[in-house]
Amino acid sequence: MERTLVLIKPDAIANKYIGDIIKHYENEGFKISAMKLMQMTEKIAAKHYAEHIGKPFYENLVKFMTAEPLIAMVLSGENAIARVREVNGATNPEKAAEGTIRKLFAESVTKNAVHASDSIENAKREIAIFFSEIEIFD
Ligand code: IDP
Ligand code: MG
Repeated sequence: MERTLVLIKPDAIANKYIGDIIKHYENEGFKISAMKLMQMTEKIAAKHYAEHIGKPFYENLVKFMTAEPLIAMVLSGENAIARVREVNGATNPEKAAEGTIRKLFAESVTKNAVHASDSIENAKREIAIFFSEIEIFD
């Protein structure tokens, strides 16, 4: 059993894909252990995207992620970290495999519909940014 942090990004919220995206995760057998609608602040963005600070796309990414609400979720399941990233598809939606969430619902490399943690350490770190333990129901 693993937990991973998923964000349904502001583009997908604005495009009304919340239901479709959640359905994809449910169809793949993941459990929604936590979920909330919220707006990312620059401070939260700097914590969450710490590894990307200083990269050429960072400022645009933060502008996009903080401009409108997003949904934060904890998904649980066997190998959830790797499997959710497979369901999400490649970062660049043009390179994402058919049937993946990014192929179906993303607008661009930045506005790519969803986020998912990429390792056990990052999943733990990212979940703690968005949720306290009493808000998570495995
Ligand atoms: P990931 O979300 O697939 O793990 P990361 O490399 O961790 O991809 O990048 C974090 C986010 O930053 C991406 O999901 C995307 O929104 C944005 N991003 C990454 N690379 C680029 C780029 O080359 N141009 C514009 N935005 C990018
Ligand atoms: Mg990443």
